[in-house]
Amino acid sequence: MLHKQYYIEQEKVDRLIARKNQKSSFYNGIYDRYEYPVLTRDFAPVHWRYDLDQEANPYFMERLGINAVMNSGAVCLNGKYYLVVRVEGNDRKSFFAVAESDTGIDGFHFWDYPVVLPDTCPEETNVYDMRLTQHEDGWIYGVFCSESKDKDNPDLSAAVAAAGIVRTKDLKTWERLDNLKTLRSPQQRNVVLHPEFVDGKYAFYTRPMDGFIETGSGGGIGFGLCEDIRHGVIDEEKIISRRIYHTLTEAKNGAGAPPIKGKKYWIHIAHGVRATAAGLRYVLYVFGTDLKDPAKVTAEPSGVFLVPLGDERVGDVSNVVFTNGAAVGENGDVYIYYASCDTRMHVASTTIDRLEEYLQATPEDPLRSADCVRQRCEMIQRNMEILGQRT
Ligand code: M1P
Repeated sequence: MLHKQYYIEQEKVDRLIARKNQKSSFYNGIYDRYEYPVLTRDFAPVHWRYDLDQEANPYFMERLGINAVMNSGAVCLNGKYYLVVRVEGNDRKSFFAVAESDTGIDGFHFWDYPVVLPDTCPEETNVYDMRLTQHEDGWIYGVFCSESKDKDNPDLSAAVAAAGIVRTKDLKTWERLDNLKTLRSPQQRNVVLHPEFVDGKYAFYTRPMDGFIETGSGGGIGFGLCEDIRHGVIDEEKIISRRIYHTLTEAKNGAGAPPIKGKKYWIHIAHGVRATAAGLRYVLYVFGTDLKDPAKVTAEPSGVFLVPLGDERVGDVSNVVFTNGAAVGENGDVYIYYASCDTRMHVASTTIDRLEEYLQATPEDPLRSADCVRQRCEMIQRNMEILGQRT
């Protein structure tokens, strides 16, 4: 028999799903932010967490709790918005689940069952952060981090990160392909598949790493080609977005949402990490690459694109924003889905036109305080002239 507490708990979830989201008062002309997160752990269906049977669970205790919902791949299909969400159970293991919405900013609700990936890697302990790429070959690919214990290292926390690959046509049935092999990098995280063939090959943005946490000699976001996506092997990784001293990417960086095709650029929304006294700080930045040669950076706006603000600043891993998905609507609207503090999901909305204007007109980082103040004074001087002309 169904426990009566079910109705109370399900009503709470239904209320969250029905809550309308609206733009907040935040302004920067580049994107809008929203009042509410689009998903939190409280959106997880009650039947994922509780045994609903009155006899088996007389106290209606949570049996398999959900700790967080975060880093989500995103896609717009037939006018609907879908997230493949990283759901973290109370047991610290992550899994993927599809949440869908009609608007892209609210109403996200999980499908009844999480994604069941083919279990082809017995050593795999955890999976997370799927990037969804609608590829011109007709498939939707999901590239995610496949994490295993490093058995060659006696350190209990030593692990190995690799890029797992799945593909689907409907987000329901998933075919697992071989993990991507990068011949020159021992570990990979934040790997993203480019949506089009490049020189007739599959193109990946990579993040070469020496270890599980530290990128070490890995210089930034890489780019590599592979012939056969079913048994993907990349030899050379060319670094296209470098880590740079005293910038937001000093400690590490990584590709985020699969690049969005504009009129002048491939638009890349990535994350950069720097070390602070309070730990690592993760922010988003944007760069543009050539439409014909996506490995050639042609626009590098200075500084951060999106940082954690207000309530977004606190969570399981504080001072973090992270994106691995953006959905482009039929009218060129762009919804950028980002997680704050490895805890909850938010959306920021903009358009392809605005992102391209941001790429084209935002000055580059001159990399030194003296040059930065000069750059700012030039703009202030032009503005003073305009302000002086006021009637
Ligand atoms: O905790 C912040 C993020 O840390 C990792 O990103 P990176 O590999 O760049 O350090 C990822 O594990 C990501 O899931 C997480 O949000």
